[in-house]
Amino acid sequence: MTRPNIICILIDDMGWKDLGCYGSSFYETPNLDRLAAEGMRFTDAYAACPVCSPTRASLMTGQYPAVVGITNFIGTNRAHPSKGKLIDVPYLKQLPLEKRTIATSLREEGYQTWHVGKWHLGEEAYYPDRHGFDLNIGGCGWGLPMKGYFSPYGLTTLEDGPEGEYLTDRLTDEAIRLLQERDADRPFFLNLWHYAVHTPIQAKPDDVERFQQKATVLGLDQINPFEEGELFPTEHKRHLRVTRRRVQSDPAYAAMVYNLDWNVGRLLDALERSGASDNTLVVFTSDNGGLSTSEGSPTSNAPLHEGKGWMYEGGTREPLLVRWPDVVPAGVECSVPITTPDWYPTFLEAAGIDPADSGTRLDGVSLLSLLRQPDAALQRDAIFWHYPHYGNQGGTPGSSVRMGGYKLIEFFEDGRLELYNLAEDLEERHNLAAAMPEVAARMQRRLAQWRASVEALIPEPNPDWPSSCS
Ligand SMILES: [Ca+2]
Repeated sequence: MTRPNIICILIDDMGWKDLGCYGSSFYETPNLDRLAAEGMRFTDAYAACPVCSPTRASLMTGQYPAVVGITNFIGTNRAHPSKGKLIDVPYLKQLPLEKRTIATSLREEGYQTWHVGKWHLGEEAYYPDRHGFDLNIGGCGWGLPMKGYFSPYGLTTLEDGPEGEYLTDRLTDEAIRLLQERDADRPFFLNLWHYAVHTPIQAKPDDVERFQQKATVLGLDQINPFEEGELFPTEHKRHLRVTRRRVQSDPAYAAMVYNLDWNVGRLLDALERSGASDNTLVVFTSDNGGLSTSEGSPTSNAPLHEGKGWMYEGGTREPLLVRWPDVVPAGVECSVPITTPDWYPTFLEAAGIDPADSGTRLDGVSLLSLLRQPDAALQRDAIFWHYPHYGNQGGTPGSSVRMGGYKLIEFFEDGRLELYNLAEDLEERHNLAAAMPEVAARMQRRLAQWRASVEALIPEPNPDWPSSCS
């Protein structure tokens, strides 16, 4: 078979429940719902981290964030608390040049490699064109569009469009142009990492109007969607109030999702017109859970618990749609847990390369058997997370492991264990750690063994922590 093209669409901060095909009744995503109907929809797909940069580094390298050394988001966000009862561990502020990426591997195999959109893995010396991409359009050190979603964008890696042009439209235009102008004799890898739907929540006025009307019709404008949560003590004299959104009802956020969906539809139509659709592997997913507990809390991940920045399912469970007409059966669902480092070996195997010949350490497994048959078994017993940081959304440092239907979280502040049976308790309401001590102990040992094997850094106690805050 001819080697497939690969399109990896990564959305920023999109939650598990943000698509119609994942159960949203307020947001509208007809094109993504169609993508799901034409391919495979995963129920238990995960991001490797509850925040941006680590998941992105993991996708590029095929390694867990703790292995790469990027365990928190990169940037100078002053809101980021680095101390609480514990002191955050140090982490890299760029993807090291010696790290081999999937783009490098595919380019060596003759692929055209294009990065379009958000990068967030370091400043200029670490941009996508230093990591195996032929082209970088719009990728830089920014974790969000600092000057907003409407042109002028002020991005050094993207020429400004006409005033008022919308960034998600523009990045899609660029991607479509690349499809049209490509060398049709060689396969391509399009890494389309949208800035949407990260803050600032800004959408096109007509789309906002559409969802304002819908909110009115549904009575959503009459309810208070927020729930004031606990105060999280972080640094000395500094506290964060958690404000949770309980229901999806923000018209501007809905409009951003709607526009994103429209743009994915435009890209897929262009792919269809190019004649390459049947032999193109399209992956659509997100880098962390929906933003639901801070910064305006634009979305809700309910029934999942919490969101971006947290160790709970709302922080890491993601929408994942995969279409590849020549290989993937249409309209099927897969409930096997998968995680970000799986993509490197998956893309390699899809391109006809044995992942064992990758020339780099790979922490994930190829999903190709699953893509052919959604109930195939993967050869692994556990997947892991390690987030030794305070999120700026209220989450506290911890690590976790999923084995079968069970998930164990170990929180570093107090050593607390939380064990959930996700098959029966998706909302993570019933902590079974005390009721099932043997399962908890076995999973904790497995987690500790993995942390030791990757030399994961554990936060130390903060000697300056005022006892009055604890
Ligand atoms: Ca993100």
